[in-house]
Amino acid sequence: MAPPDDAPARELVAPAAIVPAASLIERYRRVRSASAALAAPLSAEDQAAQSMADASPTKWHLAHTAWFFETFVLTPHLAGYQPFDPAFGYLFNSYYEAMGARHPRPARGLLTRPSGARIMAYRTHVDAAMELLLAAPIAREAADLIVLGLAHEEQHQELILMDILNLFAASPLAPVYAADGPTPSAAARPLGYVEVAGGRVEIGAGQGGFAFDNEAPRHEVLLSPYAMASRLVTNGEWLAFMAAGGYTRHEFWLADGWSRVLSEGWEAPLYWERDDGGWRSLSLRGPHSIDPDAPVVHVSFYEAAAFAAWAGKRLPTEAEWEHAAEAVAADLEQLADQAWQWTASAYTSHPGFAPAAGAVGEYNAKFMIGQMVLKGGACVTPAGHARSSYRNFYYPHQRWMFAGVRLARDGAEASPAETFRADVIAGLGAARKTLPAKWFYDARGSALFEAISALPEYYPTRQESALLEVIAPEIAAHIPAGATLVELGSGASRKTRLILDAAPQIETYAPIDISESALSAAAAVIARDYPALIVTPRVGDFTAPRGFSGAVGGAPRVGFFPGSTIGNFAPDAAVGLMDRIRGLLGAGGVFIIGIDLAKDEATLTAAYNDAQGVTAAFNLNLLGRINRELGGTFDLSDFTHRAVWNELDGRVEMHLQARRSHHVQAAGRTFSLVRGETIHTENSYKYTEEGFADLAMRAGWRVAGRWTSPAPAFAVFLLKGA
Ligand code: SAH
Ligand code: AVI
Repeated sequence: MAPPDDAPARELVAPAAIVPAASLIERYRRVRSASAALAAPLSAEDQAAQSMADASPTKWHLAHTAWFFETFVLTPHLAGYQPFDPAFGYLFNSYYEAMGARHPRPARGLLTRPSGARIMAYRTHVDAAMELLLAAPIAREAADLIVLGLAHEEQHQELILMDILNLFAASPLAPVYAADGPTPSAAARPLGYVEVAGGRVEIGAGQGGFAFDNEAPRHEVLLSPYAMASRLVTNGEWLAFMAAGGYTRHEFWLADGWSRVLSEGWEAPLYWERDDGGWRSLSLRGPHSIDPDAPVVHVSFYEAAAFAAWAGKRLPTEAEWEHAAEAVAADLEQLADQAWQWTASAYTSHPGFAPAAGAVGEYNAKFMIGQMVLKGGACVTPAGHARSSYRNFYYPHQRWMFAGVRLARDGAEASPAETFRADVIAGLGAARKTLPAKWFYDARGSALFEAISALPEYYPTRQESALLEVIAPEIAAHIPAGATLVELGSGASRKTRLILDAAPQIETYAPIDISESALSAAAAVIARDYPALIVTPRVGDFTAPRGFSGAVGGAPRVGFFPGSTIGNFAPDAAVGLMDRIRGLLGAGGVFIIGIDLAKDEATLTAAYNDAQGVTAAFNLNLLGRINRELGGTFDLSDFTHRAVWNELDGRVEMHLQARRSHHVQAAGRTFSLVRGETIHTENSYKYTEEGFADLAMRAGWRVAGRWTSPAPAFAVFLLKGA
């Protein structure tokens, strides 16, 4: 809705140049009389007072909305129109610089003159002229401005109620506006989270139907999967937040919000008062006890954000809210009829936004600074006023609006089965067929990797283990007391033991591996053999966005990434992963990483072409896994294992080469292979010590220690935040 007094606009209505006015006059009468009806329960004194600078007297709202029609519709479009009183332009202009000087806003409550009766006469004068204008078809431009004026007046209807409540809350008598005045009510269904896939979606107002200028244009946004709470946060939940120290614990608050808590002494939503050891609240129906099931209202953005932090959730972005309101509306309650919902989005222009032409262009654009967007609608919003693209906006500290909270969270991650399927479809469908190496590691693949580790040709495991055995005490000196050892791709957790034995100060072991079988077996034996150690295994993909965030608590963290598994990532991806690991390990994080070093081609290729054919079986198992899990029809005897040294890129490549041209089915698709074509299954980058140090530096690490094994050379780096 509005900047404190007023609100926004854009072009509207019918395409024809001349618009029949009949339906417009009906609407005009309805909206105008609704404003007068809102004022009816109020005395002349109620209507004249102003409780704060952000609020206005009822009387002023009634006059200003008439001024809007007089200024933007009647003066330019009704020949011979005589303004009611030339002084009113100064008194009732809200903020339109283009329309000249105006009475200062904070002093609107001092306007005892003109009287309420004279303002009603002003409205009658304007209404009569509007009836005259609308007695015949009118120009489209005039019709557009009338529709805008009506939307504007509806915004002021909501402001009248907000402002009156604020005024009454300042009265020791706590007056009742109306026994049946609008107030939020409870949701019908229990809370759930509605998963939304997101992707490339459209938001914003398109062509057709009225929308304010700030809602346009309709445009594309990219949304990660997310979930929206099915209803608003309740008073009962807010009481739990308060009981948990919500208003006394700075850790939930944005810095500016915490300053407000301290400077304004916030300890509950606006209009809540202490009452006999508990709380009561003031609504348009007067003072009442807190309904625990009704949505909380009159909270600032700062409070909404603090609540979300406490609840382990977040506020939805504007685009998430709007897309959900269009895509999954049936699953969401209280969308637009209880309380406006704070979003995490700043109020700025949509891409391609153009302010409405003329003075009404001041309606929205100039307020696009320092405010946050609210979506939905409230119990005090006139029915039919808002829509999903509607953009209400207020400053983050403001609370007198009927503003509440709908929580959101990131979407559930796609299941490993879904991701495997998607990777296989994409990889086998590509011009150069490829499959991600991480899918090697089902139970059979993990067992085959263990067998590889024992092969005479596969030197990395042996060399790294022998090196770690020697250097573990040196490494241990860098591990803080009480540390959590976070291991990525822990497999059988054998090398881990060398670290754990040398560093008994490690309190927690948090291995992460994509292979459930390898992880659970390894975690069980580690827990058995290190009874004092807390073991928190996590099955997951450490490259996924939330791969291992949240895996560890507040203890100092030490990362352990042995085996040269980082070599299975292309250099840029390796930098990205190491950078993210740095963030996740936190300030002061220590990172121990194993790197296989570049060496002669014969040694390298032998390590991936062992005489017993174990590596070949490991490679082919990927096709076997597709057969087992995705209904694949691969005949493994149609493929040959190939491992070659790619000198240019500094990597050993593994491929599966088709022995004949044929088709296969997998994941419900058909794929063709021609004889000799390969599926590229793995890269193992080999680095020089300097080359890897450079990579680590690009990821924000500094080398605090490095050790190299005898030939065939394998290195261990100890990294710290740069
Ligand atoms: N660290 C052990 C095992 C290395 S094998 C060692 O040094 O001997 C690579 C391990 O990483 C396997 O256990 C595999 O399941 C795991 N892995 C590979 N890609 C992964 C990913 N993206 N996320 C999590 N684990 C992964
Ligand atoms: C886990 N990773 C570092 C191994 C490697 O050497 O690239 C996987 C492997 N591939 C074939 N043999 C071993």
